[in-house]
Amino acid sequence: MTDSTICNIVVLISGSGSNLQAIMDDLTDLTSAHICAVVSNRADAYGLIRAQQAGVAQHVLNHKDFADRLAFDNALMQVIDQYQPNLVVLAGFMRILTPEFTRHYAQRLLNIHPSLLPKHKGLDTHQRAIDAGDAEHGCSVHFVTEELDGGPVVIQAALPIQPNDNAERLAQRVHALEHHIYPLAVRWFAEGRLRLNEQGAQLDGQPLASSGFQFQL
Ligand code: NHR
Ligand code: GAR
Repeated sequence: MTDSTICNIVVLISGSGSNLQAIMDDLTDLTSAHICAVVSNRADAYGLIRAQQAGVAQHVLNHKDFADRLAFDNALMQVIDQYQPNLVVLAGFMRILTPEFTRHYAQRLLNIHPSLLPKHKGLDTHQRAIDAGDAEHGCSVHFVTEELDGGPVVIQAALPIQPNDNAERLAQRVHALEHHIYPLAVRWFAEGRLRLNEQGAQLDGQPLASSGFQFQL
């Protein structure tokens, strides 16, 4: 993004939308970014109400209404492209995307994943971190590629796992960290500071380490 352009953003959700809320709250004072729309694959996602309350357009596309993943993703791309987004943000979006989709938004698609990538890709990450006996756990923002949870990491935040932790308590503490790092990553992208190119993810023209920027509270 150059100084004179506004970064148009579309956010995809499936659930509560607390990351969406954190991003909307953080970007209110940023003139270089605009959240155009929120799209959910579930009609009952609470994040749709958050969008409505913030005056952001909402769309629901139920994946069950489509014959296969590609038909769903094609419809999703049509909805998203109405807004000509510079950035598409997955915020608790729970459907695996086809290579057609990830290629279409290459270099402008971010996700937040609740683990210290490359550890614990996929689902049920908090329980898996406990079961593995990990000393720490956390969350990562990454550029999305066709490799599930495998794209270049932008930023990570870690916390210690307590001896008496359960998945629910751990998830709550990780969530609080997510609400710090996701708005920061989106802000960096909107300000033109964060990019993905052939060399990988770059912040302020410098390559990021493979585990991304390490955020400290
Ligand atoms: N798509 C691609 N191609 N690459 C990524 O890195 C993606 C992606 C789609 C979503 C988010 C991801 C996460 O952060 C994400 C990253 C859903 C599943 C999943 O198994 C896995 C990872 C992620 C999101 N979804 C099931 C499915 O069949 C449905 C599960 C459900 O509905 O509860 O799509 O963890
Ligand atoms: C977040 O913890 C996010 O990391 C996770 O879902 C939660 C969504 O919360 N994402 C995934 O598990 C993706 N598979 P939110 O709707 O309140 O932002």
